Amino acid sequence: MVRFDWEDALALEGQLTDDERMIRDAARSFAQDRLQPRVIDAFANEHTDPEIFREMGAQGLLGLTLPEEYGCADAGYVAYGLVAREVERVDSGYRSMMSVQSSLVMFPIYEYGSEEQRRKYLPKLATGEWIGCFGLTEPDAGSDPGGMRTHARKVDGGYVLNGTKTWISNAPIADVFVVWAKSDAHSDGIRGFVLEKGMKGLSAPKIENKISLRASITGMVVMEDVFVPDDALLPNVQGLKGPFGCLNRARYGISWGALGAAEFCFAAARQYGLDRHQFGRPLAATQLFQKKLADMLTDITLGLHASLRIGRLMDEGAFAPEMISIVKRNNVGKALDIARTSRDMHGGNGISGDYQVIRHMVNLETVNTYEGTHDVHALILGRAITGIAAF
Ligand code: TGC
Ligand code: FAD
Repeated sequence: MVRFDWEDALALEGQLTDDERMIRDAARSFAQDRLQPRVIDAFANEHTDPEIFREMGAQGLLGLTLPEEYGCADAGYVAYGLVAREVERVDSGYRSMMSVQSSLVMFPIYEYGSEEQRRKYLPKLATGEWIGCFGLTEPDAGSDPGGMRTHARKVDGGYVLNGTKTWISNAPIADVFVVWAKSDAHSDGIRGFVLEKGMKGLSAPKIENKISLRASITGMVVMEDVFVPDDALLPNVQGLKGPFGCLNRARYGISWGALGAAEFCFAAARQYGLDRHQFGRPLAATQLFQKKLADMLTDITLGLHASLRIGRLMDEGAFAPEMISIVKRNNVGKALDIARTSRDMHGGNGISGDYQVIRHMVNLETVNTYEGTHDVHALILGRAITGIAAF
């Protein structure tokens, strides 16, 4: 028998390799030393510091799973998940900046791009010198990206793109835009293009006044007759499976990340309950308080182990997208419940930015919606269970 450790309830630590623990520890130090000190102001002032990309790059956190020859760490998906957990323990917005760059920009360039595209973009994205964004969602096509209107018209030497993407993380500060459009030159429709800041007709206005994810800048991507040369096309994928292949990686990372935010909220509630006295004893001495902590710990622990299992399967190349829907949906939904409960357990102090739980709570509202809403992932699972698409 061993002594129960509430900080590692089902002994996750023993399931990790030395390398994974080392990467996790370095990410934790980076997140706590470099990100935590600036997040309260960044959120309050809706400020995104582009320098963070450079710092993440120097730490080796961008494109973590991609090969070393492109300046990346060549680590596995478990390591990637552990890093997401540490960064999101500080703020979902910072994890968002990292996961868009890694899974939604660098991954498609690596997986679907030409060798020239890989060599041109990946090293600079890995250092954070260039910032990337991923444009799939449109004003009239969110959960149903197949309904996109953005289109690419074939012309001599390239394509002309027209359309509007919205709710695009990093867009206003992006140098590199991975955009998905319906191409009239390809019978299979949807294709990926790599656009660059400064192209004529391309703009990325900021979306102001977000109440959630305020440390991560979000914008639109407006394309008005943007000409791109032939070599801007991602040659090696066609159809919606292109963007979905990227989303698989990002959604998996989110399943770990959201639990990092939940762990912060759980630990904060525990400490608050030990410190705060009412009715002559600590709040943590009450049954209701303890039940809430027990529920939180249970959900966090089960979620972490499920994500670990999927990470191992991804490293073996043996995962199905529906597995990722289970953990994206479950872990984010549970993290949101935990953040709301922790907010309540902090009483009036819970609404103060200084205690930070309400920031996690409002952030997780976004995380529950992007990368496939909670209900859309239920429908993905429902289709797999019944064989009937109910979208
Ligand atoms: P459907 O007919 O199901 O599929 C079309 C083609 O795609 C393939 N496919 C996948 N391939 C790889 N991975 C997956 N997860 C895949 N899911 C589907 C499928 O096999 C098919 O291939 P083929 O060769 O037969 O053509 O497509 P549908 O239009 O019926 O899709 C329905 C649904 C609900 C699954 C899908 O539309 C969906 O997932 N909607 C949610 C949209 C979404 O997640 N958007 C995210 C935007 S990006 C974002 O939010 C970034 S936030 C990042 C941050 O800041 O952290
Ligand atoms: P809708 O699809 O209109 O859904 C509205 C509601 O209807 C939801 O509750 C949904 O679950 C429900 N619903 C939809 N369809 C069905 C159905 N068939 N049956 C039952 N219920 C249904 N996108 C990008 O491409 N790149 C990014 O970098 C990016 N970053 C984002 C950052 C932020 C801060 C936010 C908020 C969003 C971001 N998104 C990004 C967009 C995000 O992916 C979409 O918001 C999400 O996919 C949902 O689409 P929607 O907002 O159009 O909602």
